Amino acid sequence: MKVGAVVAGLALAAFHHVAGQSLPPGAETVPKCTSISVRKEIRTLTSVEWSTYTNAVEKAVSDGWINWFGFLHQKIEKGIHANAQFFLAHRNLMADYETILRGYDPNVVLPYWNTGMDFQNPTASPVLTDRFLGGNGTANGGCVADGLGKGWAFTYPKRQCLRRKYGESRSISRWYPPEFVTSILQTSKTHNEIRMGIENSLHGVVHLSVGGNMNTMYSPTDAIFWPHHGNIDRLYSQWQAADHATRDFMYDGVNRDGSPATLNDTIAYTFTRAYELMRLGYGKLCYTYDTIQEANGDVGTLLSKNLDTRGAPAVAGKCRHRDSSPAKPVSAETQTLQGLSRAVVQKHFPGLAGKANPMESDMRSPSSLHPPSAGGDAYVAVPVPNEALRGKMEYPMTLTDDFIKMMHLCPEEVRALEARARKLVDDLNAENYLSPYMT
Ligand SMILES: [Cu+2]
Repeated sequence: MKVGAVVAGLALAAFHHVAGQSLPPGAETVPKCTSISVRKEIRTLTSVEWSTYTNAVEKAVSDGWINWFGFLHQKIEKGIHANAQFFLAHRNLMADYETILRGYDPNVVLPYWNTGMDFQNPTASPVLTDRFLGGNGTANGGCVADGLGKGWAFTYPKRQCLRRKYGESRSISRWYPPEFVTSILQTSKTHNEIRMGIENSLHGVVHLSVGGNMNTMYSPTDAIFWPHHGNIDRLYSQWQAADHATRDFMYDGVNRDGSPATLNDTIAYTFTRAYELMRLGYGKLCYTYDTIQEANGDVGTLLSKNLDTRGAPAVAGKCRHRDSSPAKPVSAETQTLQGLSRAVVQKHFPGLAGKANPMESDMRSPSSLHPPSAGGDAYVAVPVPNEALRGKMEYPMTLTDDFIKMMHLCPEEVRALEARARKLVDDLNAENYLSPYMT
């Protein structure tokens, strides 16, 4: 295990204390981490990192840990969904899971899955293949038969295999595009807003549409659960990192019982207080995300920026490769900006209209999914947006009433968010926009 797995010291720069930030009571006692691991997008792991992770996960499965997390999640589900504790409780769950995996191999770092990048055609994602997490349940009435998850079996809530049933009663169709996620990141001003914006949209559709175990309250039994929630935590962490002084300890909304959320609240199933789980780089949260590092510019060489070859739309008569130096990369944000009117940018991406904060964007260049050339697998081909799809972004799928009930979500809030997503898609299509992720 070497490159990018555990970057001590270097990464600590990402957590420089913001001058003038006052700590809430108790928070000053939460110790700063002495080393930080970097959670990476699952497609960018080297083969060594991937096998380190999967070997530990397989051991945790056979020792019953995944079964346990499925049981635990179901037992505490009411306390940790559709209320203020959603981000912190799942963040804590993942930290505990990572600790258990490190008992098998101290080099384990949880990966995340940026599902937004696959919004256009989720089931075609390389992540849902034998190379990574495996695909739909095809064996013995829906058991997962390839990838991580193949052959998994549990005793909770009954003796059964790991099941997936794409789409459950409907088709998976589309997930939420990075453009929508970016809009949520740029317009949410309170903890409750960002929580609703994420939980009620991409969090839900991935659970529902993968189906099987993922569409239950013992969903941690699916190998997909952990990288999916890693992504949820990454987005929340980026949102916090966009304004450390205000958001590191911003906590509001209500608890399960309707009481106002406070930093002194105990997180469901733990003796841990909310203030202990707010800040990456402190206490048990000794990690960051590759996107946060990149945006901070702390490890500019971690992912080579020069791999972006998509560039701007081709213009006749211009030679982009006169010399040996590569064409100047055009970021996904730039492409979005170039493709839209100022009015639409101001409406949906206020953060891009002014001085863009890279933390409040999920428009990561798809080509940055290339692993670093040294020791990387160069698994993912450079995607090229498909001109034929210009102006043809489709609506994200909606949640079912059953799923909304299971997750205790507020139907009106979910439907309002879904309508907002459709409005965004309409506005982008009206300007003939082509998402860099539509390939
Ligand atoms: Cu959950």
